[in-house]
Amino acid sequence: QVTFQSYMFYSEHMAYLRRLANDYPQIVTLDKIGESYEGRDLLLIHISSGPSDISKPVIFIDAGIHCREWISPPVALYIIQQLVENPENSYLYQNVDWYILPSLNPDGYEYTQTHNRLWRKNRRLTAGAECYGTDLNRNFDYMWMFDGASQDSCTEIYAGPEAFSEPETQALRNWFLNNTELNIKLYLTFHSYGEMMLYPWGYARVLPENFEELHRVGELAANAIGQATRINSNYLVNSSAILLYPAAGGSDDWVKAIAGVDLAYCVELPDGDAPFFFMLPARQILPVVQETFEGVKAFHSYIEETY
Ligand code: 0X9
Ligand code: ZN
Repeated sequence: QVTFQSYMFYSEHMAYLRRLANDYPQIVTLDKIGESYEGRDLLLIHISSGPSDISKPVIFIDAGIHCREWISPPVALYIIQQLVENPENSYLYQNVDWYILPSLNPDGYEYTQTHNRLWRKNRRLTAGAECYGTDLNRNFDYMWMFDGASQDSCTEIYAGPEAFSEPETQALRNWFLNNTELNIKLYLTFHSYGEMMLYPWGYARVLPENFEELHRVGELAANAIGQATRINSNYLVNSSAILLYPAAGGSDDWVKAIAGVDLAYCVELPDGDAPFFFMLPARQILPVVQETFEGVKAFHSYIEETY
């Protein structure tokens, strides 16, 4: 049973998804979209009221791109738990389909539990490189290497030898390119920390044409979290290059620009009621996942009302 009282292993994340697929076959399907470099499954859960109706709006969520940001996978797993196992929330998947990938960098996540708590990148050694790991959130092929990314493998923002050089980013790209018939309306990627609702563009301080909608909808979610918070979370909403820093090659920019998803957000989750940075204490997992779910419900009602 998943109680959100402690951090779980990657193997436990996957075991939970497999149990749900087994126990709720009418609404849950599991899809292996690829493997990490070290051979771990990248599992995507699809939650739907069924008969597949490809015109339904879709919400796509991923987590765990940066493996030291431990609060990210639990947020995704809590959304999954609330959708699938809490009957009060079944309205959330009547008119909207959900695809959720809770752990996109499992090799790195395992490494943070066994070797180095603050590891950020994946665990592949680029041929000829000096240091291990590519920053998966610099490896997507939109304005790759334009700014805020490095070709030095020993930095934390190494973008890889070329765009989409990594099996983990390739898996996400291939899934989007193989599912262009889906009506994907919202993309959320969970990171930490900072309490920020970030929208494109990330590569430079320029704004997409629908920035007003991105800003307004981001504020709906941020306000919902602010109403619910028990740890004084206070989200800011803006483009990631303006509010945080320019950084090209992120998943959010690629999903918006190339996969064509109008609404894309990088959610920088809280670090708790004191500055715990990436090391949010286990006792604060539950308040964070609960308040974030309120934000996700606000996103959902906008999608449901608008499309
Ligand atoms: O730098 C990042 O990849 C993200 N911040 S983090 O502290 N979690 O590493 C922000 C990414 C925002 N999106 C883009 N720059 N595209
Ligand atoms: Zn991150």
